[in-house]
Amino acid sequence: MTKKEKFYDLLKKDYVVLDGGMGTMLQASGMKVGETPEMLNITNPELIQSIHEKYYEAGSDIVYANTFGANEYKLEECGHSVEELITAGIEIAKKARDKVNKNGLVALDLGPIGILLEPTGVLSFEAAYDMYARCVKAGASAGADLVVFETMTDLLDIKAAILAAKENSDLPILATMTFEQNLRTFTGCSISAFGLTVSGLDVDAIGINCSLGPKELEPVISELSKWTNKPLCLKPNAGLPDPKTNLYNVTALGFAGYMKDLRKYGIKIYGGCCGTTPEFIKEVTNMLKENGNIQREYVEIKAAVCSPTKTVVIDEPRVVGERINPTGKKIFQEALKNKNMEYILGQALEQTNAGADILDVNVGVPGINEVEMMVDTVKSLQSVVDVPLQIDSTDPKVIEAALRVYNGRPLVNSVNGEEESLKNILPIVKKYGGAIIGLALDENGIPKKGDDRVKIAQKIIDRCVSIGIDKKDIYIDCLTLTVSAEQEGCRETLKALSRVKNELGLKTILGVSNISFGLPNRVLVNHIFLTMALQSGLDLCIINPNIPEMMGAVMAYKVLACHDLNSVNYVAKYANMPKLKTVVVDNTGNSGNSAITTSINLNDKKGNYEISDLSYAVKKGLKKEGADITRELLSKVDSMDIVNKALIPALDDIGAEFEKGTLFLPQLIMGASVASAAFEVIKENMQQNGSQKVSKGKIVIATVKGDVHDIGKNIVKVLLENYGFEVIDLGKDVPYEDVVNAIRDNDVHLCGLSALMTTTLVSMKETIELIRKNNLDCKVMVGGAVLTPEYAKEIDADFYAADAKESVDIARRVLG
Ligand code: THG
Repeated sequence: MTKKEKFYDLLKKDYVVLDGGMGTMLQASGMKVGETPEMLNITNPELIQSIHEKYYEAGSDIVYANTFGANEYKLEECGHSVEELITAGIEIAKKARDKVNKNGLVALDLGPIGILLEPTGVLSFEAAYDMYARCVKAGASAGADLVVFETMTDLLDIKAAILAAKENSDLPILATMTFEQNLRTFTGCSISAFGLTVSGLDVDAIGINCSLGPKELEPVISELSKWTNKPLCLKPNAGLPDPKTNLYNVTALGFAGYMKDLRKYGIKIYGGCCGTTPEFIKEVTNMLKENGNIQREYVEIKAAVCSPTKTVVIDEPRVVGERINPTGKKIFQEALKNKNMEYILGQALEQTNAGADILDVNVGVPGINEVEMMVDTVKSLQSVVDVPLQIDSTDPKVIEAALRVYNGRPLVNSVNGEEESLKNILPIVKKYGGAIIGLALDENGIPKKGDDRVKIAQKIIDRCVSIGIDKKDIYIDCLTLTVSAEQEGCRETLKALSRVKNELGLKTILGVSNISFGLPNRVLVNHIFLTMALQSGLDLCIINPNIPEMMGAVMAYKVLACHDLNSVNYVAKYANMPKLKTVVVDNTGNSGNSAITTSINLNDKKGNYEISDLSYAVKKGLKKEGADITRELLSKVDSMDIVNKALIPALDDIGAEFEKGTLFLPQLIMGASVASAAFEVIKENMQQNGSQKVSKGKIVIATVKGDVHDIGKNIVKVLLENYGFEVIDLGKDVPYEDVVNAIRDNDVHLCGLSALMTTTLVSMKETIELIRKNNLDCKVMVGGAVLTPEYAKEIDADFYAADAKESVDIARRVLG
C-alpha cells in the first residue's frame, strides 16, 4: 500500500484524531527557555517517545514527530544537520507507534522557516522551496507516513512547502495555517485565499491550527468550510494563555465540549495545539466515540481568483485591465527590453486606481527572456498591487514559471481547442490550481459561426473536466473580431457567448477593444459593444479601465442589472463629478477626465515631481521612484519639508489603514522601505552639505533571552528606521546584561523588548528589572504576540505596543 492509500484508508473512518501540543508538553517537562526542541531527539529520546506514547494511548491515529523547527535556518548553530534531527524524530515516533498503536501513522511535522519571504523579507521563494525540499526528503526516507505543514502564516511560504513536498516525495500532505481573530493570518492572508490556493494545489487535507481556542476558532473553520471540499482539520489551542500563570484557560472536558459543537462544520481530523495534553486528546476521542462525527456535504465553491489579501468572486461582471501588454506599443517594448519594472508597475497602479479587479500580464516581446521577465514581473507586481493577476502567454514554459511563483490563485490566459494547446497547458493549470480561459478556436482557426465556437467550448470543457479542472474555473472567450472587417462577426460572438453562458453554464470573457480596429471614434464602438456583451452575459471584460467610458459602461450596467445594490459604488465614483464634463481626448484615442481619474501616472511626469508624488510612491510601495522623486525634490524643496510633509504623513496614512485593517503587513513594510530609500537619499545629501544628522534619536531593541523569534522585532526595526530613528538592534536571545550595557554605553532613552512565547515573558520581566536596578534614564516599551497591556504594566514596562506601528507612535512621543 502506498503512503497515500494508507492515509486515504484512515480517512474512511468516521473521524481521525491527531495528537496535542508537543511544544507545551516539552516545556512542562522542564525544557529550558531557548533550547532547540528538536535537539531532544538526540539528547533525550525517551522523553519524546513517552509523550508520543501518551498521545497514542489517548486515541491519536496520527502523531506529529518532533520536527517542527528542523529546518536549515532554525538549526543553524545547533551542531546537528536537518537530516540527523528529522531521522531521529521520525524513528522515535515510529517506536512509540509500534509499541502502542500498530495502525497509527507518523507525520513529518514542519513549521514555517522562520524568516519572512520576499518582498517583505529576504528569503526568496526558491530558497524556501529548497529548505522545505531538504526536510521532506529526510522525512520521507526516514519513513514518515505523511507530511504536515502547520502554523503557517504566509501563503507563498506554504505554497513553496507544498510544491517541495509534492515534487520530492509521494507523501500525503496536511496543510494548516494560523489565523487571528480578525480572520487573517499575521501577514494578512485571508481564509478564502488559503482555501482557494491550497485546495488548488491539491493537498490531501486542509485546516487551521494554533493561535486561539476552539471557541474563538469557530468563525475561522466555518469560513474555511465554504472555500474547500478537502477533508477539514482543526487543531486549536487549549483556549487563550494567561501570561501570568502561563496556563491556558480551557479544560480538557471543556475543549472536547467545544469540539463537539464544531462537528457541524464537517471536520474530519481533530487535534489540539499549544496547551493540549494527552488528557485533552482523550476527552476528544471519547466525545467522538460517544457522539459520532458529522460528515461533510459537498459545497459549491464560488468562482473566484485571488491574491493573499484580495479574493475576486466572479458573481458579477469584473474588469480585467489590458494595459500590461506590449503588443503594438513601442514604449512598452522598450521598457521590457531595458527591464524597466517601474514602467510596468506604473501601468498596474494606473489600472487598479481606475478600478480594475484583475490585471492581465503579458510581457512577450521578441529578443527577451520571457520566462525570466514574467517571473520578475509577477513578483514585482505582487509587491505593489493586491489584485489577482491573469497570466497571459502562449508559451507553456512562461505560464508554468509564473504559476509557480504566483502568490494566490491566478487566471491563465489561455488554452484553446487545438490538441497541442490542450495537451501542454491544461496539466500545468491543474498542477498549480489556476483558473483557465478557453479560447473558442482550434486547428482551423476561429469558426465563422457562433454555434461552431460553442462546439469548441464544449470540447475544452470536456478536456478540462477529464483532467480534474472544475467547470466553474473555466472562462470561455468566444472571441471578438474586428467589425470593420467582418460585420456579422459581432452578432456571432454574442450569440456564442450567450449560448456558452446559458446552455453550457459557464462564465465568459472577452477582449473588447479588438472590435473597433479601423474605425474612427473607437471608444464609442468599444463601449457600446461592451454594453451589448454585458447584456449577453459577459462576466470578465478585458478592457482599458483608464478610459472613463469603458469603466462607466461597467459601472452603469451594474446599477441597471441590480449588482450594485442601492447604486452605492456608482454614486461613490460619480457623485462629485462636475455637471459640465469636459473630456480631453489625446492623440492615442484615450480620453482622460481629471474629475474621475484620481490616478497619477508617474511615468508621464518626466521629472516634474511634487511633494504629493512622493507620498504616492510611499503609499504604493514604489521604491525606485521614491528615491528618484526625492533626489529631484531636493533641488527645490527643503529636506525637512520632504520628511515632514511627504514621508511622515504618507507613513501615517498607511499606518492608519493598517490599524483599520484595510491594508496589511506586506504593504506596511513595502511603504516603509520606500520611505527608507527616500531617507537614504536625504541623508547622503545632508552629508554632502555638511548639515546635521537627521536621526530623531537612538533606540535599543532586542528579542529577550531565550526567545529566537525575531520576525516581530525586525518589523519594528524597519519601521522605526524609516521614521528616522537610529536603531541599535541587539538581535535575538539577548542576555539581560547586554541590554543594560547597550543602553548605558550609547546613552539611549528608549528601549524596545520583544517576546513571542509565553515561556520567555519571564525574561522580559528580568530584563526590565535589571534596567531599573541600574537606574538608567530609559523608558521601556514591550511587545509580542502573547503579551497583554495588563502584563506589560505588571512587569513595570513604560509602554505596551500592540503592533509595530504603535512602537513608532511611542518613539515619537518619547523622543520626538
Ligand atoms: N481575449 C483574451 N486575451 C486577450 C485578448 C482577447 N489578450 C490580448 C487582447 N485580446 C486584449 N488585450 C489588449 C491589450 C492592449 C490593447 C488591446 C487589447 C491595446 N490596444 C491599442 C488599440 O486598441 O489600438 C493599441 C495600442 C495603443 O495604442 O496603446 O493597447 O480578445 N483572452
